[in-house]
Amino acid sequence: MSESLANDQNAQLANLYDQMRPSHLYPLWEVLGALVTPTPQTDAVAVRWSYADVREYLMRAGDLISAEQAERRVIILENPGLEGQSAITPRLYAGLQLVLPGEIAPCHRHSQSALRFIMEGDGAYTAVDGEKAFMKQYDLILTPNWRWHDHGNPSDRPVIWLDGLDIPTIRALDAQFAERLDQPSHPETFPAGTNRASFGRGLRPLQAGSQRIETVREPLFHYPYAEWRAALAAMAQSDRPDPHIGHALEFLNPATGGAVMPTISAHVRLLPAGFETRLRRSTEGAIFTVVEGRGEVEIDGEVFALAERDVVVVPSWKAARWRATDTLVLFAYSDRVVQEKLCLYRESCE
Ligand code: 1HN
Repeated sequence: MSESLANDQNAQLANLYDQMRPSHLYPLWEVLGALVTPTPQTDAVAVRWSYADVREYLMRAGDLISAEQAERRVIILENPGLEGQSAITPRLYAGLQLVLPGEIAPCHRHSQSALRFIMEGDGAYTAVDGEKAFMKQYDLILTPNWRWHDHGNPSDRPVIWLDGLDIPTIRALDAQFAERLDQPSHPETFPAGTNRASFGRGLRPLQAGSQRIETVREPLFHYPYAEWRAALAAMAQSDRPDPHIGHALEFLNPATGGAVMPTISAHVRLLPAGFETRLRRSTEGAIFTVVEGRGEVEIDGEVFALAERDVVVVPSWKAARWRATDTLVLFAYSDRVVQEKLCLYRESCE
């Protein structure tokens, strides 16, 4: 096409777009390349938060607002590539929550699923549908969607945990509901420990005289550190580390054998001292925290030093390589389960 013909075409197209725009109509051919990309193009960037930094702000907030007044006293870890979205990846949320001795965080329920990974403190609880799960450091506690939950801290030390929720996923689906209970704490339904006793050993209660026992969708809500750490240790004794992820164990929903909740997957990893993984990309957006040891992670060429309880996000399709200085233990959660259900999950391993 000659230059003048091309100019003429461009002018006429621009005119067409101008006339369409007031009717909210747009030409696909101008945006197709940005809509359908050969590989994932996420707005999320790799970031690391130092636990000590966030903790300091959280304790200052603790002097200024009560857990009850705030409803949830949480500092959001917002991805700088997703400004204003309260999101750490396009599909997940992360925050650090503080409950001081003697405080409670009032009972509510919502469509969002949440996990708590206990960063420090011992003896606080989350009550799920009226059953308390008492927290120890590095326990995982779930509040699956639409289950009543309140928190309390009867101990004499502050408790801080990492909250992982599917807020951006539920927002994308416009499917959110929430309500508050008309009292601060849910009345006790079962004594603490009932949940683990009933479902925490790969067993489930039976009742005589019933053909079929209805089990809730996510029957187990407490995964203690002592158990998952022992399982990782046993795995590290008997097996060689996977070259891309080290020794890794996924937390399971015993009712399905799949991810812990419909929208969030969670796992732990152990990298032996001196171990370096090979480069790996995956489509999941993953949030990691360091439970033990020191090391570093390289994400698309950028290196982040890692110390205990630091939080780091590895966005979709960014190449990650982990290095353990001493034995490095990590907890991670991601949107992998959603991608698997939608037949979209992919990895690429070097
Ligand atoms: C929530 O319910 C909790 O229950 C924590 O502790 C963080 C962030 C957004 C929406 C609901 C909690 C939350 C949240």
